[in-house]
Amino acid sequence: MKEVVISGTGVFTPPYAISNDELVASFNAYVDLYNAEHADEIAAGTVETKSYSSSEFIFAASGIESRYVMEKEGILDPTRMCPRYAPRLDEEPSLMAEMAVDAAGQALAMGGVEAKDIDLILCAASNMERAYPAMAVEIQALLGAGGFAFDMNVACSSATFGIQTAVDMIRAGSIKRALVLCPELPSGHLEWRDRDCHFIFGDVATAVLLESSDVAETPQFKVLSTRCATQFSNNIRNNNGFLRRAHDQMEDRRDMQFMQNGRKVFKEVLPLVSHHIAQHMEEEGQDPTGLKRMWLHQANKSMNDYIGKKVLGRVPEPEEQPNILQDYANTSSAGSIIAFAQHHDGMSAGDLGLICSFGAGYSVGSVVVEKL
Ligand code: CO8
Repeated sequence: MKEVVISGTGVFTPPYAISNDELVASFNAYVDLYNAEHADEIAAGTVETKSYSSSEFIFAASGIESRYVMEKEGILDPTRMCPRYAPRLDEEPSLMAEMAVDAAGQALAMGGVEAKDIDLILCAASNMERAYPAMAVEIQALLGAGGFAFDMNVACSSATFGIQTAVDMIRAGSIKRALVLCPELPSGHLEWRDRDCHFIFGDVATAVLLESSDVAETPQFKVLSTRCATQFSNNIRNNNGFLRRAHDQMEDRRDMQFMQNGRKVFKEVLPLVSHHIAQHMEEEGQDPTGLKRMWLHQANKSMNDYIGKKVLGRVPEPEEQPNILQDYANTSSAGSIIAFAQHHDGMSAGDLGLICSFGAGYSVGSVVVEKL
């Protein structure tokens, strides 16, 4: 079996940031417009009054302070509440591919690897911009990478599931080098008019370069083991799909964007993740309290505080369990990778760390790494 190392990471951060205050101001302006427009139905009791959002609620409930997006004006326009992306010709690079290529370039540069020497491109994300051809194949062409490419979707766990897939292929010897790319564009499939979720997500793209240790020039971490688990749940769901036309439902419907029962997710996912990490570590004969760093999925600060305490058996120091959700919000599969890419300094050779993602499916993925 080959040994697998992580030798590069990349984070593409979109050009526009939206603070909670900005987001709430535009949402509340939308609420005023909506309530005025529906004043008669509201008075008649046939339509419910919409309520304001608040920055205080968002920060207290989630820990999120800001998010990055690829386009800001459309989202903040109270008469639109949706980003405005100009359609692109088939001959032009697609938006997600462009984001992924930027992150991939950073990871390749860090690893001192040329794109042509990559054997596998995995585009692992919550939503693909189109059904086919695979985003990964377009990214492969834009990069000038070799080998083959395919897409994966395990919602928030796409990155860790992608890493396990690439690691297994490198170990087995079918490939030597892989890029696991997570271009996430939730701004396009988030309902910005729903106060329960309008604050949750942000756009980003991440890249992880994995190599067989015998070809890696700048190995940073050795991958010791990976674990993936799934358990079906409808508590995070998006019903958009190709049967929409056959169902005669082409109009804009709420359930064709991100939907969740946040409270249930919170309660059900926490024990699932804590148990998953404990079991993963036990099966590998590793003591979880010996973890020097945990790069957790970035959905909710209280969730991460709970998991960190459960795993270490004490409240982790901020540097032991770094969060980035305050700046990026939930970036779905990319969250734990942003934390990993931006907060791995200060570790010594032999230190153990854990990348862990969790979300829709439900799905949980964990990767134990050792600093080289
Ligand atoms: N402002 C003011 N009040 C609000 C707001 C708001 N913006 N939103 C809700 N409220 C109100 C509610 O209406 C409720 O009022 P009432 O008590 O009168 O009913 C009250 O505040 C409390 O609401 P909640 O119970 O919903 O609040 P919580 O404390 O539970 O916080 C969270 C809500 C933040 C959503 C929290 O439940 C949470 O983080 N849950 C976990 C979510 C999670 O981890 N989800 C993972 C999803 S990510 C994933 O898997 C990827 C999916 C694919 C990507 C899709 C991209 C678009």
